[in-house]
Amino acid sequence: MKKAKAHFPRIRTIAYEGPKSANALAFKHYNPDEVIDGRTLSDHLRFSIAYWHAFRGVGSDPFGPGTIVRPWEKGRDPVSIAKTRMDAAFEFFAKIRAPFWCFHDRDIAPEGRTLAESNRNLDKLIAHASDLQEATGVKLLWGTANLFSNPRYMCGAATNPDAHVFAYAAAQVKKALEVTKALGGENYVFWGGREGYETLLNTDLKREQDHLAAFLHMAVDYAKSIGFKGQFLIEPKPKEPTKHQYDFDVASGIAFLRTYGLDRHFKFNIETNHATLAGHSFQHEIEVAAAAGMLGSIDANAGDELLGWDTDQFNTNIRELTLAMLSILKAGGLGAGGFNFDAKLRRPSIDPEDLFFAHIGGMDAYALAFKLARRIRADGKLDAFIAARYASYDTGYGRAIERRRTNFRELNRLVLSQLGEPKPRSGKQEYLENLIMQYLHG
Ligand code: XUL
Ligand code: CO
Repeated sequence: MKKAKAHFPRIRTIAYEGPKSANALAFKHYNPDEVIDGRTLSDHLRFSIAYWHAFRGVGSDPFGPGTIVRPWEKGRDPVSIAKTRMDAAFEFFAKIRAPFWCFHDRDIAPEGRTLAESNRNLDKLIAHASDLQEATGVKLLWGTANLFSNPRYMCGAATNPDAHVFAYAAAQVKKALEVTKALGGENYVFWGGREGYETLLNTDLKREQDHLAAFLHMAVDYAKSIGFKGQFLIEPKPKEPTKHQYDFDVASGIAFLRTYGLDRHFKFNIETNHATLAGHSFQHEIEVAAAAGMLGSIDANAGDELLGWDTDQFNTNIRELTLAMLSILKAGGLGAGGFNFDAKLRRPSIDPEDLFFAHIGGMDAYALAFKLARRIRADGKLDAFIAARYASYDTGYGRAIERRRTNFRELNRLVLSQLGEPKPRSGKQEYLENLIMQYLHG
């Protein structure tokens, strides 16, 4: 491939300079080449860049248009603009040292007047992406289809009251699965988009949920028929854009998947800001997925504590991330998943270098949290505290409860004849919070 023109000419590949570095364009905690337990930090964390925010985000909001004007967004032919944009994107992925990227079909190629034309456009950009992946070594963490922007999807895609829209969405996902496979995608994500409702006055909730399940079964079957081996992921979100989204949170997702016999085929892609919108902590959603053996991947971002919508900010809250990492490590890691920065620049952050600052901060925060969580686990104090708290279930009648080898009659007899009144024991929350503070700031 010919040497392409640099789109970020003033920025070199970001180097690791350590925690004391004053260089804003250097990593302080993320050394991709550092080997921990026989794997590089890059392999442990599997960072990914979200194409839609990093390369399609323009800073628009409901009160005004975009503020971000990129120098590479020039020309008349939308396909060749898309190719140049993709050149800039892969230059960024390489310079920020991200091993992965993620996209929606419509992020990377312009939508045509017909589905056939959209597919042709997509094919051209997939060929280009394939060359760029080969040239840079950057891989595809996951692909997905945008089933929410085009007005045809205003009342949902798989849950649309019109079967015609369902069919169109099926055709679109068929193609998205094919191109994700062609690029070696390790996962495929279903975020609910507009799968939900605005008002029950016009909605048959049961039928819509049945239709969503039918759609996901068809996707599973099609993936199998083309030999796509990637992991399927559901990304829960409780609201926005619809007032009520069907994939509300991980717990309701598990119930949905089990109800429709889909649980074997799916894991969860957990997004921090979606967790908090559902009234949960990020760590809670990770624990619920891990408890069901369904922790898949992370959309790494943060909301604003004072705002009730999806602000998709870069997360530098070390405490929140360390607690999340503790749960992820306890679950044995993310496997084929990774940490995808589903996060965008604030509207006034208009310089190309802001993209670097944002991702450097995000990567450093996760790398630091990873190291802190490993230290906490190695120390073992927290684990030991929790183990001791449940120790009464390790032997005797406690063990019989866990193994379901006792019953109400036996336990009743035991309490009346021997055990009597339980002795209260402190939960020691403040002691544990201080312990965490010591790891974070000690
Ligand atoms: C929307 C969101 C999406 C998904 C992919 O809130 O998170 O970008 O991650 O469709
Ligand atoms: Co997301």
